[in-house]
Amino acid sequence: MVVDSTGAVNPCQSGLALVATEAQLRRQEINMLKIHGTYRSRAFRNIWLAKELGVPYEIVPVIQAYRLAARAPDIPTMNTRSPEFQRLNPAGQIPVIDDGGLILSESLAINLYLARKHGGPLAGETLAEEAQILRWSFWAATEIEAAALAVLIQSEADEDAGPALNAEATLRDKFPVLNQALSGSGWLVGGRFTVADLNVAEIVRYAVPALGLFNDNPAVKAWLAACQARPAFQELWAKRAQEPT
Ligand SMILES: N[C@@H](CCC(=O)N[C@@H](CS)C(=O)NCC(=O)O)C(=O)O
Repeated sequence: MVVDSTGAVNPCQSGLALVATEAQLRRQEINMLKIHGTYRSRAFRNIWLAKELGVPYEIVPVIQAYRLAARAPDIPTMNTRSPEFQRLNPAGQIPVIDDGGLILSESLAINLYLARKHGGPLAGETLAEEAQILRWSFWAATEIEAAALAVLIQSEADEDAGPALNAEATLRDKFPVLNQALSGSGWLVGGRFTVADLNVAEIVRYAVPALGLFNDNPAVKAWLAACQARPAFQELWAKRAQEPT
């Protein structure tokens, strides 16, 4: 019996076909999208998108070097300072993908590439949509991410809220822009969930500890809830919760 590339059993093929099919499967395995990182990192953005796109992927565990101390020392784990990993990304940061030999870092670039490669409703259907997807992804990276991360880090540090308050003030100026954009269809581009929503939602979620921001921007609050209610997110968020902190 022969298992074809879809996993179906074909009892009619010869033994020769079996060899060929196994070789094909091996090639597929070698070329399968590899995402280096962990759920508890920006690699989550890429894992979520791959899941939404229905693209088979493999996670290659690489953890942030600063998290090594929390691990049992006898568990060998590739980390962001491992020479083997730094050959892939000299910047020493996850995520990095290997997509059939294309090595790419920068989580948002990875998502824009994967959406463009695989197409479908998550990607831009026109040049204009593609432009808006780029616009929102860059907006979130340059206008939101640093302040949102500061809110998150401060909330976890459980210390003096000074820097977090400054970060929250920055976001208080920016969130209305997003709120207004979402007030129409509830999505950022093309009236549907796209890679723009995924990229921006993954950045905006860092600011969740500043709940007042969301209460004052109800369209943002409803949109983030809708993004995170998606089955792919839910499934992966549960896996993230199982990963050691
Ligand atoms: N701009 C980069 C930032 C990547 C980044 O900062 N990654 C963190 C984990 S989320 C990291 O690898 N830090 C390395 C370390 O702390 O050792 C991206 O979006 O991919």
